[in-house]
Amino acid sequence: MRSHADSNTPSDVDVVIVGAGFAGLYMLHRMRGLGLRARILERAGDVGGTWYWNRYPGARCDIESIDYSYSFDEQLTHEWRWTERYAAQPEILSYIGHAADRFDLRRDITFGTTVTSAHWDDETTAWTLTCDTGAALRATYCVMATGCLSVAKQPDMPGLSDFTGRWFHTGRWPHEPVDFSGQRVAVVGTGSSGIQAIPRIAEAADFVHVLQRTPNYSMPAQNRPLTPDEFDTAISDFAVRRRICQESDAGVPHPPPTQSTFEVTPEAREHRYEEGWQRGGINALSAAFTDFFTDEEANRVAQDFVRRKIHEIVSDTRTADLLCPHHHIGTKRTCVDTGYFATYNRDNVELIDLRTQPIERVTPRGLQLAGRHVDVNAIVFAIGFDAITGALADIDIRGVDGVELHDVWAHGPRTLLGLQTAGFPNLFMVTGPGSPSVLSNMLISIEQHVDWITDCLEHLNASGVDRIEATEDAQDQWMDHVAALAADTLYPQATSWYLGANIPGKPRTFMPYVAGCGQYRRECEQVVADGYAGFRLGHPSRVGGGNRP
Ligand code: NA7
Repeated sequence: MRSHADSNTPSDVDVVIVGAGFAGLYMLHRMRGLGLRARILERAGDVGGTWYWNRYPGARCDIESIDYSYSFDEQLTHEWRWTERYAAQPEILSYIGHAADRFDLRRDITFGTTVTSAHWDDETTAWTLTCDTGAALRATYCVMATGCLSVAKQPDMPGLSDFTGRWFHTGRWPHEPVDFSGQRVAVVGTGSSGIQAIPRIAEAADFVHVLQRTPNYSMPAQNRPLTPDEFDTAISDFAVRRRICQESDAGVPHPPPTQSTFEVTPEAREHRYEEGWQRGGINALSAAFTDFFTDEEANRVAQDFVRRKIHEIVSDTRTADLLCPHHHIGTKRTCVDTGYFATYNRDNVELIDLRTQPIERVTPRGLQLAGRHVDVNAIVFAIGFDAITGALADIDIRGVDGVELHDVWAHGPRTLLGLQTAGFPNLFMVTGPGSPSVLSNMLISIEQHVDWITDCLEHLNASGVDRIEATEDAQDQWMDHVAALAADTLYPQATSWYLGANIPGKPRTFMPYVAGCGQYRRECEQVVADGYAGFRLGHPSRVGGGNRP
């Protein structure tokens, strides 16, 4: 493919990519494959994205390692050996580092650079990105590979600056080991991060106070080492396994359910849930019946099963009661744990209910709750992220006529396929709002988006144009479709980060596409088969749409 270096465009590179996680690295690799000049701008000191930042004890993927890996290079697949069913953060980070080395990606990455603005110039068909370092880069295309969970929610509690101990955010964990031995620790938050970290911190610390605002459903990981035989078998069939993931709803290689909850007897239902619980993993229960996410009564049966399990595991009845969630299971991200509920049987762990004893302020020695002071040496905030749109909202993005993405998304993100927003030509998002993103195995969704964008750029080149933009009409239709699909499920009923409900003032829109990876892939393929239907190719004010000599 012809690089714009050969033409009269003023761009420094053809493609600028923001973010060096799984998405950005694969994007860079594919761009090189097209013969384009590409560069990644990355805030962190190295590759890894979410796995670079989330180094807290117990950090582990909730998708099986074999499926949470790249599939684009057969040799890479065969040379890397995952050691556990669910890889821990250090192993995943090593894998990403290995991929970066293997394809010599680091030489086209600028680390330690935060992109602060991205402005489009329709005359020159170029994005200009400026960085906190003062550097600027011009590119014909800009790909935001900024991640769905990359902006940590700030613990803006009064008094925090006066705290004399150490405090941490799970999503910004220090690189050096944190020693909790002999310490009294407060953990705020019981989402996936808290639920993974609490058992590990409890093993190390003198005492742990868990400050819970909302209890969550958590499935046992049933994590274990992968035997060489098991690994070899999975890998020998990797292409088939990956195809099944791509066609599935959640991007995992399990057969979809065929029966609804009340089609089977109560005994058969219990048996199937028990099987799921023993197998473990994020879809331990949700994969059992077709109506899990859509039927309130069906969902309630699954909730009851987990509440019974919590009471079986946790010896103190009051603590078990407090740990029992009451929202529709699955509508907030289901957690996956190793020994989470059993941790509350330890003598050095106390669960505090923030609904009855809210945090009033941080003091120099701990946390002042309503009616009680909790003395601690360290506070761990596992309070989540400004999810899905946070990283884009942090950048001053301006499209045609200087229109700000911030304004266009004031009432919630608007995209076509989660790939582009009307008014922002040549700006692509990887796993943006309106695509399956966080409801899927991210690796499946990332590879699909990167491949789609790569094919698109190849098509533009073959067509002699270098501008593509989603149309308002197609975007409106897509957004209506995404909303209608979500409305048929229980998802929008929860106050979840899928809806932006965890960030004060954030517009509440259910952001992910719920109909699954397979259906979404077909939608994307149809758009291409219809000649990029819904996208305007070429410059609207130029004859033939072309910009290039
Ligand atoms: P989550 O899932 O957003 O969980 C954050 C937790 O922190 C959740 O229990 C929140 O309670 C709690 N929280 C948030 N703010 C506060 C304040 N101000 N006070 C007390 N408690 C608070 O984030 P995670 O990092 O655990 O997981 C994010 C995803 O990363 C995860 O799903 C995986 O995909 C990877 P709430 O429910 O809002 O009442």
